[in-house]
This record gives sequence, structure tokens and C-alpha cells, in this order.
Amino acid sequence: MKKKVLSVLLASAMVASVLAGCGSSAADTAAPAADAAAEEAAPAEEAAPAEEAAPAEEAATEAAVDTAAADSAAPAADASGSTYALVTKSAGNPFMERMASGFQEAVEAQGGTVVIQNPEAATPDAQISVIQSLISQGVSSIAVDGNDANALTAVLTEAKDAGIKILTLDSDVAPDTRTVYCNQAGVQQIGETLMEAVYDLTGGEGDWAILSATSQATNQNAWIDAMKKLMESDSKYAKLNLVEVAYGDDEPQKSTDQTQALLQNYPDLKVICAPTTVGIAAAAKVLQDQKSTVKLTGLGLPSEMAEYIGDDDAHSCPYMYLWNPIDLGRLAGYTSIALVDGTITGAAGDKFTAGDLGDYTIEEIDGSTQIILGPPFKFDPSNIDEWKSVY
Ligand code: RAM
Repeated sequence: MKKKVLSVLLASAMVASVLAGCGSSAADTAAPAADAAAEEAAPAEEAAPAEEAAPAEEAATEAAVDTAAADSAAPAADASGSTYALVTKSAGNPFMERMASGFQEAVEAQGGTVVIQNPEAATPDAQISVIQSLISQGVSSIAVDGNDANALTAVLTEAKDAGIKILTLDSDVAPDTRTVYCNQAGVQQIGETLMEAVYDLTGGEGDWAILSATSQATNQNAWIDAMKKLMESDSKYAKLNLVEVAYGDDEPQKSTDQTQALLQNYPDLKVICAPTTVGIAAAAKVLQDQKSTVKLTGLGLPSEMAEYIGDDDAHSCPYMYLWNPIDLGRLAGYTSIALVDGTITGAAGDKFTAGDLGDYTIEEIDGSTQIILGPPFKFDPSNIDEWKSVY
């Protein structure tokens, strides 16, 4: 019970921090969140309503369908009669499960019906077949976590032609195949934050490697590109040597194997940066079990990484970052409803209220549109115990 109350307080704190960053195009240019994050993570004084703030521990099912309106809060909008689909990257990824729980909670609270599809593997082909079945079902909207930038173009065009509203979250697709992208944080900001962590943990020089998800993942590729561009453009990083970008495909075993290969192939390796929750958890275990001196940072779930976070030699990860995956799912749920009921079209300047996440304005970026959830959040020894029960 105590844990649940803490979870509620912490989720409330996260909502507050998200509100601080929402709708702001400055997110892309802001300095890395490294120093401010610990302060933001302090538990909020006032608790949010338990139903809204409690993290969903249960995994989303393969095809969770629920027509019942939420029993607690009065719906702010009536989304009943419409069916809102979410297609995640793949089944068995705890980040996706938390994201799906937020999506489901937000849509059901407004009286909508939810369909969640978790493809068997993190491939575009697996997503194409579930999207085809959603077109046949005649859903009102599809929120896609893209496994490839371009491979989904044909099936999403077919869905759009059938009158289905298309949006993306977490990992984007080709911009002209969707209305708007629910982005967790600015690409540039994530790149800067991770690059700064690599600089810090290497001492500013030496070999480091990236352990990514799949080689086609739009989100990881964008973050890695941002990091590479920073290394090229800022002489501060001139003494850093990126030896390899390895791909663990967001599969625990493959991520473990890739980590072991990096350790074998690069004896002078100082740091691994894993911008994937699956990859970082696998790498953390390998490094800690082997008592390796190689340090780890990246993007991880506090619940999975708590035992690896610490400042001493016994822990593999001094600190890492993430955002609230439950809130990212909720944001996509509210965005889906606003697209279906016509509040927004996905155009720059469109405004809507995403429940208690607050008010959002769709922003233009590189000729396309997105909604930013908020800045990346730092997890370190000072706050990991508080956050590990939240997500
Ligand atoms: C993994 C997925 C997801 C990414 C997180 C950080 O769970 O690849 O797309 O956003 O890591």
C-alpha cells in the first residue's frame, strides 16, 4: 500500500515535470537535462487521483478490448462508438507494455474502445500484418510505434484511404503517412544528453560503443545520428572514439551476446551507451556479472535498472535517462481521440487538452509536425529507489 501511495506521488511529480515541458519547441534546443533532473524527481507534495496516477503493473494483452467507460472520473470527452488501436514495436518489451497501459487508460477514461496489437518481432513485416487486420476491423485510428521509417508506407496509406486516422508515437514513420508524431523528447536534446553522459563517463577521451535496438528503428537511429553529428561538429568530443554501433534488436539474448562481443573485440572500451531499455538492461547484467570496468549509460526503465545503478565499482551504470512511458501512451491516446473527433488535424498550431497531462500545441519540425512529451529525466543513485516502483 505504501508503495502504491509513493507511486502515486511520484507519478504526480512526473506529470508536473511533463507539464513544464509540454508544447514547447524549445525542448529541441535546450541544454541536456543532466543536472536539473534530480530536483525534478522529488516527490510532489500533493497526490494525484490514484486511478489516474497509479502505474499499470500488468502487461497489455495481445488484443485488449474494453468497451466500458472508466468507472471513476467523468469523461471529459465522449469517445464511445470509436475504436482506437495501438501497434507497438513488439511483444515482450516492458517499455511497450507500460506505454500500452497508458494508452488504454486514457482512451477508456473517455469511453472509447481500445485494441492493442503487439507484433511478435520488432520488424516492419510483423507490423504490416497487424495493421492490415486493423483496417479490416474498421478501427477509427491507429497509433503506430514504427519499426521502420519507410516500409510501412503502403499499408498506412491504405489505412488512411480507408478513413482511419494515423499517428505515431515513440518511433516515427515517413511523415507524409501519418498526421502527427507523439515524440517523447526532442531528438537533439536526447542526443546532447547522451553525448554529455558518454563524455563524462569516459573522462572525455577513449573508446566507446553504442548498443542499439534494431538497425531500422527510426527513434534510435535519429538519436544516434544526433550524437554522431555532435561528435563531428564539437571539438570537445574530438578525443572520443566511437568503435561500433551494435544492434541487439530489442531482444534480451541478442543484446547480451552483442555486449559480450563488444567486450571481447574492444579491450580498451570505456563506455557503452545503450539508447534502448531492452539493450541497457541486458548490458548492465553482463557488465556487472563480469565485474567489468566498462561503464554503461543510456535509456532505461528504473524498475529494471535499479540493481545496476550506483557510483561504485560494484555497479555497472552510474546514471541513465528516460521519460515516462505510461504518459507517452496516454498522450497518444488523447491525441488519437482529438484526431477522431476533429479537435485537431495534426497541423502545426493545433491545440488540444490531453487530460491531466495538460494542454498541448502541435509544433512544426523539419516540415512535419510533432508533439513533445517532455525532457529526458535522469536516474541516479539519489533517486533510483523512488522511481523503481513507478515504471
Ligand atoms: C526500447 C524501445 C523504445 C525506446 C526505448 C527507450 O524499449 O526501443 O522504442 O523508446 O527503448
